[in-house]
This record gives sequence, structure tokens and C-alpha cells, in this order.
Amino acid sequence: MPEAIDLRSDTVTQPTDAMRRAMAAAEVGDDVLGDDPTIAELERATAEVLGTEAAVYMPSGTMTNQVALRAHTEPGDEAILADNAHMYFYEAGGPAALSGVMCKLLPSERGQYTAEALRGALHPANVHFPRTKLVCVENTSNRGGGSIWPLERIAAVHDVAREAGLATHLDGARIWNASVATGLAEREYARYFDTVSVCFSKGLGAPVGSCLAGTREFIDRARRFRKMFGGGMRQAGIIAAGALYALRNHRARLAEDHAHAQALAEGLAAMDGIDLDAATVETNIVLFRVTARPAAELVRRLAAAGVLVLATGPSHIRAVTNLMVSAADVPRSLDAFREALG
Ligand code: TLP
Repeated sequence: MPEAIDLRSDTVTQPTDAMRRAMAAAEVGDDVLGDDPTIAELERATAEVLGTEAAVYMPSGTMTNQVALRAHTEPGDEAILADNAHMYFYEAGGPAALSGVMCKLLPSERGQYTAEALRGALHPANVHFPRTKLVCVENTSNRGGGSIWPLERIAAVHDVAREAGLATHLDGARIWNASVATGLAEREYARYFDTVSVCFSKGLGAPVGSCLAGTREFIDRARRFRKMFGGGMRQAGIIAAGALYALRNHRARLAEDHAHAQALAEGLAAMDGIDLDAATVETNIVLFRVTARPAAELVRRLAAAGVLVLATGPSHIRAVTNLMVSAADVPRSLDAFREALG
């Protein structure tokens, strides 16, 4: 049987040969002591792409988000997020456990809330209320099916946050996808936020790591929490070299992932037993409702037919195109879906 087509996530990619060569050749040093030149270069290059003063490398997107949350708040404070935000939904209760922060969730459509909803969620200054400190946006939105926040919506959210004296954080794990799809540079999004978290281990295809970007002062503060959370790494230039290679070489090719996702979505939308509007697929995530069978059963049947996807709920499935998925894998995947829907 041919190798399975893995659409579970864009985190499943293997480093390319060129990336492995860059990693093997990386100059390294003890980064906790500030001695790793490859990490220093990755942090500099990331800050440049995002238009920020500084950036700090960490092992995961979860850590960059949770360190940001910790560094923006004190226990008892409140953060405002979309109701399906990764920081709330998929980070193991980090806001409560690591920062003692209350999350206020705003109703969202495809992972996006409005500036009006944010305004309506603000507390008057009064001793009864938690102190609201941080407003978070996720672009693209994972559980929103890879949806891209329009810049005007981000600007409006930013204005409300600023007026209320709140800090803003962008979970930009997939900001690269938003930029490639819209043609707007990453820094055009980043300028509306105090801090930005980006991942190299998703669409960009690096094996490990994320950066948190912001002002030099904030990033210095974040470095302390990174250490506290156990994310101070030693000769990690060996993995940062993969991230640096990905940052320099793999951004533009995300357009291929988007084209594959669109083709997959169009094929799926035409099938009985699947509820999907292909026009809602904007990047590399295809999220749809299954009406023919329980999602978990379809996932099992697809795996038997050589296609791996994830159930994101009892009747929802997510397929994510990535560096390992070729154009020819799309019709093969669609055949497997036809067979599995049976
Ligand atoms: N997302 C993963 C899973 O955790 C669900 C995936 O397969 O999509 N922000 C966003 C928007 C993410 O999608 C993810 C990972 C993270 C942060 C966390 O990154 P890691 O996995 O590096 O901790």
C-alpha cells in the first residue's frame, strides 16, 4: 500500500533534505548564556519580518502564547479571546494553571469576533470586576477553519483595545498563511499588536519552534518567563537552523498548500454526506461537517483507505494540506473519501 496521505495537521511535516543540511551545519552555543548565533539570527530575522524590535525563540507555539499571557498579566486579571481560541481551547488550561488568568470568551464566527462584541465585554472601572488586561486574536483561526481576519476588523479591535488601555496579542501561528493568501506582509498584521506569536513547525515545515515578538523591553520580560516555564534551551541552534531555513525558503510555497486545500474542498463539497461550502476555505485548513456517518467512524475508514484526518467534534472533520502533500495527493484523497463514505 502506498504511504498514507497525512492531512491531520500541518505539524506532521518532515524536514526537507536542504533543511536537514542547514541544521547539520548550524553554529551553536549555550543560548541560556546568550551564546547561540543561529538562535540570535533567527530571532533577528523574525523580528525583521514582523517589524518588531525583538523576538525570542521557544520550543512551541503553546509556550509562546502562554509566556505572552503570563508576561502581559498578573493573577486575577482577565484576558479576552474568541470562544474557540487555541490559547483557551487547546493549551491544556494554561491560562488558569500558569497565569491565574480568567478568560472571557467572545462569540465568534469562524474564529472572529467584532470590535462591538469586544466593547460590550469591557467592565466599568469598579472594585467588583477582574482587571481586564489583554485582548487576543488568532490569525488564521485554527478552529475557524483557517479563516483570515480582515485587516479592517483587526484595526477596529485594536482601536477598542487601545481606547480601553488593553494590551493586544496575536496568535499568529499561521500568520504566514494569511500573508500569502492576501498579499499583505506579516508586519501589516503585526503592527496592530503589542506581541505576536509565530510558529515555524506548522505550514513552514520546520521540526521545532516558535518565536514571540514585541518590544525589546517586553521580550526581555518574556525571556524570564520562558526560563521559569522550562523553555530556556542550550545548543538549540541546531533546531533553530531548521526554523531559519523555513522562514527564508518556505513562506511563498504556502500558496501551493492553499491551492491543494481549495481543490480538496471543491471535491468534498460535491460529495453526498459532506456539508461544506468550498468558498469558506481561505488557506490550508478544510473544516467540514459530516452528515453521512459519525466523524470518528469516517476517520477510521479513511485511515484504512490511506488518508489521515482528525475529527474535531462528533460530526466535524479537519483536513490540513501541508508540505508533504502533493497535487496528485488531492484526487487520491478524494477517492479515499468516496470509498469511506461508501
Ligand atoms: N495547533 C495544533 C494543535 O494544537 C491543535 C494543530 O494541529 O493545528 N496556535 C495555533 C493557532 C495553533 O494551531 C497551534 C497548534 C498552536 C498555537 C500551538 O502550537 P504548538 O503545537 O507548537 O504548541
